[in-house]
Amino acid sequence: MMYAALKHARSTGQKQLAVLVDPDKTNRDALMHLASMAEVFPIGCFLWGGSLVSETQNEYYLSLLKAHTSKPVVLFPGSMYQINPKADAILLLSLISGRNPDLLIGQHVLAAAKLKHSQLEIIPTGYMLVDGGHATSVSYISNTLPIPADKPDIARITALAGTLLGLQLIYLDSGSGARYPVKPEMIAAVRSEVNVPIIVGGGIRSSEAARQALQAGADMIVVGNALEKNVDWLPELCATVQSVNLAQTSPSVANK
Ligand code: 1GP
Repeated sequence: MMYAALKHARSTGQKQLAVLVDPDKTNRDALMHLASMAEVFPIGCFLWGGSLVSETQNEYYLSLLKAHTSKPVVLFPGSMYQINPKADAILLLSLISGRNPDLLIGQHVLAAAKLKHSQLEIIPTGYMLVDGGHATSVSYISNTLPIPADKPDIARITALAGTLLGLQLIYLDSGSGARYPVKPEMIAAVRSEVNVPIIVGGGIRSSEAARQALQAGADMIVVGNALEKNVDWLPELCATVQSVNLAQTSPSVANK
């Protein structure tokens, strides 16, 4: 139950790391290596998806990962064509930062019957793209403008609208490979407004950036690109998440 784990992270302050795998950017050896590391280091889940995913590759690598991991695999679909019942859960994304009706409801209508008949745990997610310093694939493909990085109030009120519509999770994303991750001020603004779990990703490539996102209020951070380039960063990254979690539970913080 992926959403229950996120709610638990939210209520206890025990934050999580998700590793994003883009099936178009992996290979057998890299995926197997990542899966074995994920058994040793405390990652919360895998996110699975990308902007341009070839169907054959998707099918093959998803089966391979599922066969070699005990961690949940959560679809993070670039389009409804990427829905695959072999995964454990799906972030059913509504792109609430944009004004493209197809990504607010159109694709969902096309996918609804397939989703209903799958065993996937469905997590209704308010997906918000934030300017990360240059045009990302997702912004180009979705044909939407991201929220300007220095407008935390727009993000805050957009997230509020999303949760009033019943969305159960907010994902703030500056896009894969973003030059700059989402600013802590924006994460904190969204955190101050909504109670649902918050995921933050895009351009996190240092332990300091990971720490800042978590301390600002992210319940889960997502890292893809940086681990694709250097999977050996995973132990340090997990240690960073754990140190933030330990600080949350230390007596000096708990007594405040
Ligand atoms: C992108 O949030 C994810 O949608 C992860 O981004 O690949 O830059 O880590 P990176």
